[in-house]
Amino acid sequence: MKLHALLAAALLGLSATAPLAARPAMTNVYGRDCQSLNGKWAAIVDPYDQGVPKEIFLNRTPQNDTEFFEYAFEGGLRLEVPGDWNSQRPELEYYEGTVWYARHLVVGETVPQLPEGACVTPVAAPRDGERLFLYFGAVNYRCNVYLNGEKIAAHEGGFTPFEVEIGDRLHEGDNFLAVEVNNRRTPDAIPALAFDWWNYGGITRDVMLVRTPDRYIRDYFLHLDDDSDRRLRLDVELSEPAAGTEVALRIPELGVEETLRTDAQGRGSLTVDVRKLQLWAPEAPYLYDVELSYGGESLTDRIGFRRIAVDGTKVLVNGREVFLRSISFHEEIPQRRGRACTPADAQMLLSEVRALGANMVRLAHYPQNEHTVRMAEEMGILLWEEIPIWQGIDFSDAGTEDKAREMLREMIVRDRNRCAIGFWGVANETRPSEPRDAFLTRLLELGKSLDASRLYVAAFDNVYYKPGSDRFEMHDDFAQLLDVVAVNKYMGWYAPWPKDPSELRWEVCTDKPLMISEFGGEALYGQHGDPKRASSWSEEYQERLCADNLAMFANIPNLVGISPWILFDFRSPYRFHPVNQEGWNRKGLLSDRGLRKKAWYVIRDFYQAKREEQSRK
Ligand code: GCB
Repeated sequence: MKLHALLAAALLGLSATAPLAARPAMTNVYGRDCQSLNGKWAAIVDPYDQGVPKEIFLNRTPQNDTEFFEYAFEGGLRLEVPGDWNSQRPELEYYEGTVWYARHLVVGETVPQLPEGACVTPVAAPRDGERLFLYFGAVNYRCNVYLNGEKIAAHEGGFTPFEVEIGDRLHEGDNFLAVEVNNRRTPDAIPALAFDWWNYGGITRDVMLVRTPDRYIRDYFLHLDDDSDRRLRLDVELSEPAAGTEVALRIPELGVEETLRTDAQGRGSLTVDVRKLQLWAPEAPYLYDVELSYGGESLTDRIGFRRIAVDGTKVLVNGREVFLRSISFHEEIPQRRGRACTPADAQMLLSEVRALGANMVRLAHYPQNEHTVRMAEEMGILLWEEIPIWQGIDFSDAGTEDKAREMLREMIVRDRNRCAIGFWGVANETRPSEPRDAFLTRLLELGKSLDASRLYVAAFDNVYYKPGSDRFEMHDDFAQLLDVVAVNKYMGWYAPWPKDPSELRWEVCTDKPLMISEFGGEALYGQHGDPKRASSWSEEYQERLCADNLAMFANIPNLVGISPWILFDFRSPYRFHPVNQEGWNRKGLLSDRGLRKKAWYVIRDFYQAKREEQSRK
């Protein structure tokens, strides 16, 4: 399909949504009045999905001599939240199915009689004019929430937040909360049936009770205005339509004190000119304390301002050309063989990014937790964040498309105030077809309607070497719609070298910036062998492969950056080799214990040279 046909197909489909029109979870949850529900939760493993027919969410106990129930949350399994279940019990390592989580929310002063060992959180009753929400940072993959026996929420998608209001459903005394989590892979899911990472199940991110006023600021987006580096733009949406209400913006350091009035939909915008603005940049990650207030509520955040743009085949940050020295990691702590979920986990991953000399992370292959995103921003690390449209997606399924749109919306709304995010990724390794082109084109339109201040990117693996022309080429019309084209190319690993790497030329989307978003090969840490033999799985082979690829990249005229695959070895059921893999993808520059392989030094040296080159410019 050609470009104009792609756009026409998109217009015939779902229409673009106006900014702030969506209803994902409230923005900046950590800046609000939160009570953590993290900790041990009671759990029941339910591989045959019998929890619903047996109504275990009612948590009944025998009331007479004849009654009995074949379940109880007390006295059984306890799982840590946030966390995946796979790493908490050996018998759950490969488990894919349903697990029920439960805890009691006890409201008020009178402590009810609860079974011994029950997981309990005392909760202050919402006062008049106060609302209470139950917020999940992420649950992988499907989730149903039951409160006092009633199903109150459902969510699909393992990497984005959702919330449900519970204040008006709580009563004095014991309130029983049950969360049904299911991580079974299905063809209509995103990602779908098979993917190259561990399918960790569970409540994998923070769970919180969030208190807000009756009417509150649900969402906002504060950023540099499109037209000037001295003007800020704020868009706000209240929880309910309310015309003419005032929302105040304060940025003390800039002397900003402005007020906007909302329209009948409860939305409002303002622009404000500032005299002097220190822009955020990787080498100087400057953030401002920002306060938004409305009624009795005031929300604080730390927000940076920067401009990212494309000029021909270059990527500019604040008008300055940058070379993207990127690296990827999964949301995983390899040493623990489990999901990364805490600020300490984020610190571990990002300090290794720093040690490598990278200035960017491609968050593979899904939105990662907010701790990681916020910490990267504080550290001056640019981010590429993407939704898990990863190979094998059913692009002809309208339901799948709805899910993709929801995920994109939830990701963008959660993180668009984070200036570290320079790139929104919409897909990884998809192949041209009419349904794919139409689906992704519409998705891209939706993204741009929510946030036009970032660059949109997708990673392609359909770049091939053409022996006749002696060049690498790609034919994919969808790529033309993107700001930056990214290519995953495993020369020396999945594809043998056709000739000396330094002699290979690239002619791929030559009018656009091109990033190598993945390359690499596998090596087992501490294994030494023939640098010419892939099946040696040796550090020497991986080291040479990296050097060869760097030599080839010098021949890509529109290259704006590289992102080796990957920082750490990661767990993946894709990988069967009994000696060299054992269920691990071994392309890490660092081993599963965090030890540096020889290839790590090749990339570190390259990044150091690039950084010096950039600082001389
Ligand atoms: C890819 C995928 C990535 C895999 C990697 C590999 O192209 O995007 O998710 O892990 O290749 O190691 O094969």
